[in-house]
Amino acid sequence: MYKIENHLVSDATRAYAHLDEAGYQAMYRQSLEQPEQFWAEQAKRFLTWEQPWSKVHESDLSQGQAAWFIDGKLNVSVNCIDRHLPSRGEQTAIIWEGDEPTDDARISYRELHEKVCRLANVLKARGVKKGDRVCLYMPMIPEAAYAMLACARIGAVHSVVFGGFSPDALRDRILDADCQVVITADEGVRGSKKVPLKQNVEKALKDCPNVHSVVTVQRTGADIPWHEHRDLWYHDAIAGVSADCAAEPMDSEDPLFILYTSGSTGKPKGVLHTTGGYLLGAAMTHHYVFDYHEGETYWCTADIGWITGHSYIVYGPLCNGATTLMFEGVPTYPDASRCWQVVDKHKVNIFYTAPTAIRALMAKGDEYVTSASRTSLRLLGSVGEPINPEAWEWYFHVVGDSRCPIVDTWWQTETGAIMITPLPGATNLKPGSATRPFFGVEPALVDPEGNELEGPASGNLIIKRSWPSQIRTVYGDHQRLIDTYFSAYKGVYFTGDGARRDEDGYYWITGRVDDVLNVSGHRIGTAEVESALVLHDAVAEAAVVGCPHDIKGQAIYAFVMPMHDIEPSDALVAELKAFVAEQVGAFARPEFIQWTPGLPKTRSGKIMRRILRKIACDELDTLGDTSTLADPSVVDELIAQRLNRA
Ligand code: 6R9
Repeated sequence: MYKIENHLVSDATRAYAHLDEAGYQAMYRQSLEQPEQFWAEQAKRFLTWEQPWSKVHESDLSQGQAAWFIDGKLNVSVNCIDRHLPSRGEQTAIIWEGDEPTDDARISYRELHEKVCRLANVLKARGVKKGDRVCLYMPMIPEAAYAMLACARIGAVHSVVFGGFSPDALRDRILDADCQVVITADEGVRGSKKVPLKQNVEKALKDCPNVHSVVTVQRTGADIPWHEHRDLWYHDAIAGVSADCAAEPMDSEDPLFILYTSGSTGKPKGVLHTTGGYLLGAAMTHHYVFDYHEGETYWCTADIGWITGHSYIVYGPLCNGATTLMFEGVPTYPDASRCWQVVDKHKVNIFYTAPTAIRALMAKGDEYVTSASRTSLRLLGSVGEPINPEAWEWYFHVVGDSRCPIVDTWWQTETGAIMITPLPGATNLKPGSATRPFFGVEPALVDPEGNELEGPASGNLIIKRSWPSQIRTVYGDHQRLIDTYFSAYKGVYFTGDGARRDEDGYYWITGRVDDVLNVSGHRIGTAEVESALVLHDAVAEAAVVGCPHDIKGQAIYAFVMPMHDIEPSDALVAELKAFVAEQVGAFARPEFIQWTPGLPKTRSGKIMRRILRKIACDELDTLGDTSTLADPSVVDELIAQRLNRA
């Protein structure tokens, strides 16, 4: 076992931080004991309201219902832009670092205002109204942030689809939310490779008759398909409209965005977030968790296609008037020192990334890090999956020169904002632990029957009360929200994660307890990959599980039963991998495909994933009971042919 050493809050960090331990304790206690007063104070402090709320909060978790700052009115784009103009109009809002190290830009709050208003006017001219859904399929360029904020300005609901998704996945998401407008770019650029975004949109739209407008940003100048009446160039369109656009006053509970995420069933869920509570959650956590101070430069490496990009590149930082860095490229281009070159170039103070990136860079060697000075760095963050202590220590000692605290932040698309996390000036750190709950968050551990566990324990992680930035519904299917999150245990939110709580009350997230994989921090439902595999003519049946992977955290292991007249071959394995990448996206490409004449099933016909997981992980000594299988002999065959041996 790797020996885990605790790291105490340093005097320098404590002296600088917004909160020390006593401050955390006092605020946490108030947040649970006097929630109305606590949240009213925070909502006034962090947000600017056009009309005050009549009631702070109302919820019935058994019905998946929650409302915050009821009757309050505000606009997210006003909070993220307009209100900063008098004091910091000329301050940089967004630093853009392009794929090539020579390519960068700085956008001031004043320019951001102009760009967002112009794009908002373009959308309005195309008939987009409050409540309409707009799909964003964009690379990491400033226009992606303009597009999100332009939607927020006029009350349209954005649905950002990660640029790595395939045309089919894009189509499904456009249809599910009935988006009628798409904003995209001709191509994206990552690690010098081009991503054919507009072409993908073109393919997706073959089956989306309701899309009447596509706005395209010119990023590379590539030749792209074009439809005169439907398509418009971003640069042409914004030139022809006013640079002012009045913001739509939004109800605190009006939808802000939909973001699709994977669950344990095949169809992705459209997680819906609303206005007031979400923005408060994003802004407040950005302030306290990253201990953001006026004038600092903050960099979150996520893609805006994921919730981390929404809350911690765009909404949280901009709401706080911060300078947020947006990076188009990848950490290994031109070489593995890129992140630290960027840190030095832009004097980044706060750096937030995922364990998979940390492990990948760790594998390249320390020289790539130590060749840069990194003296501007003050705080490091981690998100997306459990961070193994080895990677944590490397991040701390090598990247942070043993000087920068690490905030390991646990949260989900559904939670909208960070939920369990250290606060730098308050929390002594234990590598691998997300430590303690943020304000207003009441976590607990339960056994499978729903009995709450006391003291040090391991169990399923639940949240016992509503919090402002929680998911409001699954778009178009509220019953699915109730079934997925609020039914396993009555009256509480079930996270889908398992966790351990130690003797200090610290939480250690152990990972998903449902059929959701976490590959390089990307959430992938096993059912999504299975549905893709069985679409292929050669496949009769498929079962997908996760297995440990040094860099990715988890990798995809698929057991595939071919059609009776198909001869399995290496060529077919390669074809199936490519097929999944094409159906879902490259990040869902299986690492291993094992042929099998049959899958282990119970007598009632359920695939025994527990057994497949053990085989894929090469954990044969803990295979467990196979006697309930319809045909136990299939297990021996699977073991003999397994691909992932130690
Ligand atoms: C923000 C985000 C959510 C799932 C979540 C959990 C895993 C996220 C983590 C973590 C351990 C952390 N997860 N942060 N596990 N420690 N600090 O990643 O959202 O894409 O919805 O994924 O990611 O399993 O349930 P999302």
